[in-house]
Amino acid sequence: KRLSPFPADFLWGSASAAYQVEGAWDQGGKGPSVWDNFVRIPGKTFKETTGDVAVDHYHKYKEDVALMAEQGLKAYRFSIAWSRILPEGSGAVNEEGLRFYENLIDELLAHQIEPVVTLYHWDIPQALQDQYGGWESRQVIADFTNYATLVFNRFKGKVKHWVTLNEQNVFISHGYMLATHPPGVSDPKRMYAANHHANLANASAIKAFRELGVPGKIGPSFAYGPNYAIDSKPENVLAALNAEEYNANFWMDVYMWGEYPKAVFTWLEEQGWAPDILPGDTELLKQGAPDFMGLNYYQTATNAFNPIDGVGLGKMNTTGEKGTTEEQGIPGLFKNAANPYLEKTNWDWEIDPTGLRIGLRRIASRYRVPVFITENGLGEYDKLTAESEIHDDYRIDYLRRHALAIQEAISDGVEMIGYCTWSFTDLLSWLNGYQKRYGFVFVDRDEADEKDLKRYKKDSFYWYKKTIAANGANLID
Ligand code: GCO
Repeated sequence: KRLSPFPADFLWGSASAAYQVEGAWDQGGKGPSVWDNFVRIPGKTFKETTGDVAVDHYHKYKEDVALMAEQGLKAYRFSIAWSRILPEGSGAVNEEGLRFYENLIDELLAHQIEPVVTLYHWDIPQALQDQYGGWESRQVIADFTNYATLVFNRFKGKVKHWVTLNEQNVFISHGYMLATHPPGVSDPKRMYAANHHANLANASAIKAFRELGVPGKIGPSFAYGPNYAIDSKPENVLAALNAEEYNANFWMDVYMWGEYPKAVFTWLEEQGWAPDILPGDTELLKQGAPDFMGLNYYQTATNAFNPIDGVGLGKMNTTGEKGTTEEQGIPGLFKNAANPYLEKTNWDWEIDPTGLRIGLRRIASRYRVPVFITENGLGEYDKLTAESEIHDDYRIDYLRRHALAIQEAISDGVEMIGYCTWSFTDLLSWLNGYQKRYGFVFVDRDEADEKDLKRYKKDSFYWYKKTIAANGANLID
């Protein structure tokens, strides 16, 4: 099959999140977020690492943007820390916080790099957690909408692509079921309630965006791992369908159609875990349909039949990172299995570029919306050589194959907005400290020693530079 070229306005980008790069956790008038406190609980993160300094992007953003410009990056996706703008979550506005993001946006625009703004990348203000339990209260819907409105009004016209919630499926399940993210709860009833409020907050912010007439496009970023059956045994095929319904449609159907998939909701009712859907909820959800689906793609999942007394979520590896394909599941619905055809990274994540093409096809035909890959990348233990170089040919190979899968999906007819690799500079891995590196730019620091935070361009930096300049025409050779 012939490959279509990438569209001329395809956004070759790269991404980050506030807590993972900024540092300056208590500077510039910022209030604490739940992560600022969670990382201080002994045993929660690798070697008790925090994002207090991270890679100090807060102070080094000009240097980082200069590197982006040198690379020819078309878009930079970053998140705004809610508690930098509203230290208490609502009420008094911290002008200094707004100015930081304004300076960053202006710096990007001055270098013809499009800012892609994520409103929420997991760092709800601690004040709202203390006041009313954060996502567990309906008050969060109004507070998130007010915060979003403030940011829309300040940056409209400058920002064309907006991301509402980053990986709602991850922050909700890790925060309220696996207890590996704040608030460290393990309670399905509370999880589904918090999740429903996040859905409503997402829709309400999108509705406000439209009512304000903000020019541009808005949508959530979802962590999508398409599900395969381990083989053609009908029970295993059903298990893969269950997993897709439970792990993907359960979130994306609500974003797009305002309704939970029937099979999952019925199951939740049986368990006594269904969220309360109040009058007006469905109407609001339907008014919040996104303009695009943002997908963070790392790997697929392979599923098999799981008997009613079989493995449960409790078996999930609690680092939330390694061993994600280990047996885990939902009794009666599905369990996960290792895919014998896939290689794994040194962090035990399966490598599956074809899965990206499959996922893009599924999402584009189920929802009929453009897709934006808002994250994809390889976490590895990179080494700085004596010559101050980083030979990350494994990353080049990984990114090249995934970008090619996108080109194939475009050729299949999928409408694509862009591709943001994860990440631009190395950054804090929430639970794994600084040893798991994703960037095009190496940052010299580790858990124990911040060193000088000096930036070094990896080989992949130059490869992506070439790829952007060629608009992807160099991917097959
Ligand atoms: C990590 C994770 C993150 C996520 C990102 C999700 O190592 O902590 O992989 O970096 O990819 O924050 O949006």
